Amino acid sequence: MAKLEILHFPDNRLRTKATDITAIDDDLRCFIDDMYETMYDAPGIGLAATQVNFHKRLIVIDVSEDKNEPLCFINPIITHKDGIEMMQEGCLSVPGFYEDVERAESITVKALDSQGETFELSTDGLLAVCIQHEIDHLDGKLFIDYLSPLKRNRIRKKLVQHHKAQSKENAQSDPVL
Ligand code: QAP
Ligand code: CO
Repeated sequence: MAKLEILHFPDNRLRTKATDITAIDDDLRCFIDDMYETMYDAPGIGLAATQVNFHKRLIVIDVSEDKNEPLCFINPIITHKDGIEMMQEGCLSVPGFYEDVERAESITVKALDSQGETFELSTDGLLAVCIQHEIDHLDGKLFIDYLSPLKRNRIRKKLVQHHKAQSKENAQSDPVL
């Protein structure tokens, strides 16, 4: 198992459209384990492959209290949406920022599991919101894209500043050879 590096907005690689997974084998299952480890370690409730620079249609989610209900969706497709719900969202790729977003209240999603079996899930509440948020990642979309350009640019500036300060810190603590 290995922890993967998470890309941060405004990294352009987060805008990549992921392609379908065609082979569900042991290599992929290892990668799925790494995604769970990365998500639980963060800690987060959802992670899309796009966020760890792997541009295939794969997401992992665990919205349970005890972090013992891992869900994996391969090539997920939302086949039904109903109602509108507003929820405060965050994202591991936009650390430190939380904003209200409108999504469908209840959804039905069809996907493959890690054994390559098709399954369908109808759900609502946090899980439904999280699935929609993660599938957006696979299409290169972030929750802040639903905010006003003003709010999004403020977030962009703050994160770019934060990244600059961080790389300066890292350079200073690096021993010169
Ligand atoms: C998506 O997000 C989500 O800013 C998953 O500093 C979130 O796991 C869907 C996180 C809320 C619906 C509602 C964010 C961790 C985790 C941060 C996450 C942070 C540390 C976000
Ligand atoms: Co996210």
